[in-house]
Amino acid sequence: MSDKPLQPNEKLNVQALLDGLEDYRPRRHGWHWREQVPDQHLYEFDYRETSKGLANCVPLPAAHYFDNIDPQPDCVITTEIASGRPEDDIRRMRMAAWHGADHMMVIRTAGQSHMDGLLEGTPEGVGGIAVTRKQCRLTRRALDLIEDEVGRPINFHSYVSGVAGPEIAVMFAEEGVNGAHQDPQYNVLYRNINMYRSFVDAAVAKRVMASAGIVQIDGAHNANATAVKAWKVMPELLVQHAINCAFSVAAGMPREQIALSTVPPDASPAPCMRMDLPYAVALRDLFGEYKMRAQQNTRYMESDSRDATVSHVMNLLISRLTSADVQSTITPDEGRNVPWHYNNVAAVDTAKQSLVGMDGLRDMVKLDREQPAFKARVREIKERAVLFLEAMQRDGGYFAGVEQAYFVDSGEYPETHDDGIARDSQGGVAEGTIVERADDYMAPVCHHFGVNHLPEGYRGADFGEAAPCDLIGGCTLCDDSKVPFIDELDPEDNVNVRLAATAEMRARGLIKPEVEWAGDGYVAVTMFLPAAERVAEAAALELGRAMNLIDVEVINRQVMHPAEGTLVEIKGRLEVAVDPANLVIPDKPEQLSDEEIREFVAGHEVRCVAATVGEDEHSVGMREIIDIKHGGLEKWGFHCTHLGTSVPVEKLLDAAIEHAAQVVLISTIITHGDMHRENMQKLADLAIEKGVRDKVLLIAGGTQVTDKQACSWGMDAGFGRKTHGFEVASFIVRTMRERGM
Ligand code: Z98
Repeated sequence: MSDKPLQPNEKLNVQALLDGLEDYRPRRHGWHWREQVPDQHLYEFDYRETSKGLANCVPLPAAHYFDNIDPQPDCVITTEIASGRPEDDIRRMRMAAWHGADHMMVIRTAGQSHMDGLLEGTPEGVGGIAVTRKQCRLTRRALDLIEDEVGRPINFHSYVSGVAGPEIAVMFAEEGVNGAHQDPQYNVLYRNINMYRSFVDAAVAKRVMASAGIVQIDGAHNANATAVKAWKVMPELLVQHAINCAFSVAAGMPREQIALSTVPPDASPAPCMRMDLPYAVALRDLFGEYKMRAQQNTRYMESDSRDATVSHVMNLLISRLTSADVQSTITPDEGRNVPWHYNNVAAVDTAKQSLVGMDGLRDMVKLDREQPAFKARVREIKERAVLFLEAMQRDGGYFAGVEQAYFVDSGEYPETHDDGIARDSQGGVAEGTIVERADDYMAPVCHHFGVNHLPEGYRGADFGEAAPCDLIGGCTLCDDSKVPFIDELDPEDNVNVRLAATAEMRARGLIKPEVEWAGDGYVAVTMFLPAAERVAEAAALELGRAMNLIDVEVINRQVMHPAEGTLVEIKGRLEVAVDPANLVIPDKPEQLSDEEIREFVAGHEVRCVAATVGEDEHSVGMREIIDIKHGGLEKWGFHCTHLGTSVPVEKLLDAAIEHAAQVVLISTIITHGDMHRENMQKLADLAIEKGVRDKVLLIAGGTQVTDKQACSWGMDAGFGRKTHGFEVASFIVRTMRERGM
C-alpha cells in the first residue's frame, strides 16, 4: 500500500491516513542518524558541523539575507510532542520536521507507567497521548509521508516503562518505532514499581528493542528534574547512567544503540556554565563509547519563555563545546502550558539556530582541561561517583542501596541528608509477580532474554539452524503478517468521534486559532498594565473577558517595577471561526530582493533629486527615505541629492535636469490651502513643458499623501505615513523596468 505523497500547499489528510490502517505496515525499522557532511559550502559560507539538507524546509527568519539557506546541524534534533491527540500530533510533527526536527518524541505528562497492559484505539490523553498500537501506526504512517516530503528519515520515539514495558517494547518493534526511553531505575524510583520486577521486565524489553534497532534513552535526567538541589546530584547521575548502560549491554543491546540522557543540571542565576561544563566533560570522559542525548534543563524552567530560551541556548553551548548525538528540545512554554505546537517549532528553531551559529566553535575555542579549578572539578565529580558506587556495593548492591535511599538525596555524595527516595524491595507495584522459569522452560522466540531450552535444529542462525519461531510457524517480529490490529474499543473516546466534531470546519476550510488541537480556539495576549502585580493580574483577566475570550487564565507575569507596572500574558479561547471565502485579501505587492534592486540601480546609475517643496520646513521624513542608516534609498546604491526644505518646484526640476536624474522625490504636507495639490500639478506640468516628463519618475511623499490622489495630480506614485525605503526603491526599479528607462 502506498500513500499519495504530500503536497507542500495541502494539509495532511488525517482521514486518509486512518483509512485502511489495519493494513499499514512500517516500511523501515530502526534508528536513523543524520548524514553528516563534514565540510559543506552553502551560499558564501563554509560549515564544519552540518548534515545533508532538506528538500522542503522553513529556514530561520534571517535566512532571506543569505539566499534562504537552511543548514542542518550534524546531530539529530528532538521535539517533544504532547497534544494529547494523535490526529493533532501528526500535524505538529509535520511543522516541526520542516523546521528541522527528525526525532519525534511522543510524551505524556500523565504516567503511562501506571497502566499495566497495552491499550487499544486512540484515546485522548491528558498532557500527551496514551501510547497505543493504533496511535503508533497512524503516526508512523504519517511520518513516512513527512520524511519523504522533507527528504530525511524521521525517528519516532516513545517510552518503554511500567509493568507493561515488555509488551510495549514488542508493540514498538512491530510498529516501526525507532527510539524509546527504557530505564528500570525510572520505574523503581518514580513509579514505585517493584524493583526486581522492573529489572526483569527491562531485560526482556531491552533485548526486544535491540532486535528492532530501537535506540534507547535512559532516565538519569529525571533525578536532575526531581532533586531538591539539582546541582548536588551530579555524582549520582553518573552512577545511574553506569547502571543502565551496564545492564543494557548485559541484556544484549549494542553500545551504539544506547544513548545517555544528559541535562546540564543548573540554570542562571547560578553560575551554571562553571557548574555544568565540568559535569558534561566528566560524563563524556566516562561514557565515550555511548551516544549522548543532550536534553535542555527543565528543573528551573519558569513560565517566562525568554528565560527558558536563554537557558536552552546556554545548554546548547555546552553541547557544542562537548558533544551531542541527539539534541533534545523542550518547548519554552513547558512551564505554563501543555506545550503548544508553535512552541515546539520555536524550540527546534532555537536548537538549529544556536548549533548552526556555533558551527566549528571547537576549532577556535578549546576547553582548557589543564586549568586547575576545571581539572579538579572534573576529577572530583568522577571521584564522588566512584565513591557512591563503591559504597553501594559495600552496602549490598543496587537493590539494597535503593532501600537505603541512596538516590535523589539532597546532599552531594558522600554528603547525604537521608532524604533520598527509599523503596522497599518487598513492596511496590507488581511485587511478588516474578515467576521463576522451570528447568525445562522453552519459548519459541528469536529475540529472547535469558535461559531458553530450544530443541536441536531451532537454535537460530548463530548455530546455523532454523529460527526458534519456526516452531510455531513464525512470530510477529519475523513475520509481519502476523501482527494483530484492534481498532477502537471505546465508542466515545476515539479519533473518529473527535474528527466528526471538527468535520464541518475542515470541509469548509474555516479558520480558528489553535495551539493544541484543531479548532481549540486558544489565543495568547500580551499586555503591559501600569499596576502592581496582583492588581495587574486581575485587570488582565477582566480585559481578556472584554475581548470575548473564554476560560481566561494568566500564564505569565513579570514585574517591571513594583509600582509602575507589570507585564502580563493571558490565554483564552475564542469561539469564532473565519470563513476564508468571505475575506477580501489585497494583492500582495511585488517585493524585490535586495540583490535585484542593487543590481538594477548599479546597472542604470539611478540618480534621485529630492526636496521638501513649497513653504515647508519638514525634512525628517524625506531623510529617512533617503538615508542609508534608516534603510533608505542609499542602501541600494541610489545617488541621492537632497536640496533641503522650502524648495521651489522650478528649482527642483532644474536641478533634476542638471543631474540627469531619473527620479524626483518631493515631500509635502497636506494644507488647507491645497498647496500640496498645486505643487504636485505644477511639478508635473513643468516636466511636460521642459520635455522631460517621460525621462523622470515623479514621486510625492508625506504623512497624509495617498497614492491615488498623487497619481491623479500627475505624479507616478504617492507614499504616505509608515512608508519604508524598500517600498520606494522597489517601486522605482519596477517602474523603470516596465518603462524601459
Ligand atoms: C524527556 N520528557 O525525557 P511515564 N521512562 C523514562 C522516562 O524518562 C520517562 C518515562 C519512562 C522528558 C522526561 N520522562 C520524561 C526513562 C519520562 C515516562 O510513566 O509515562 O511518565 O513514563 O525528555
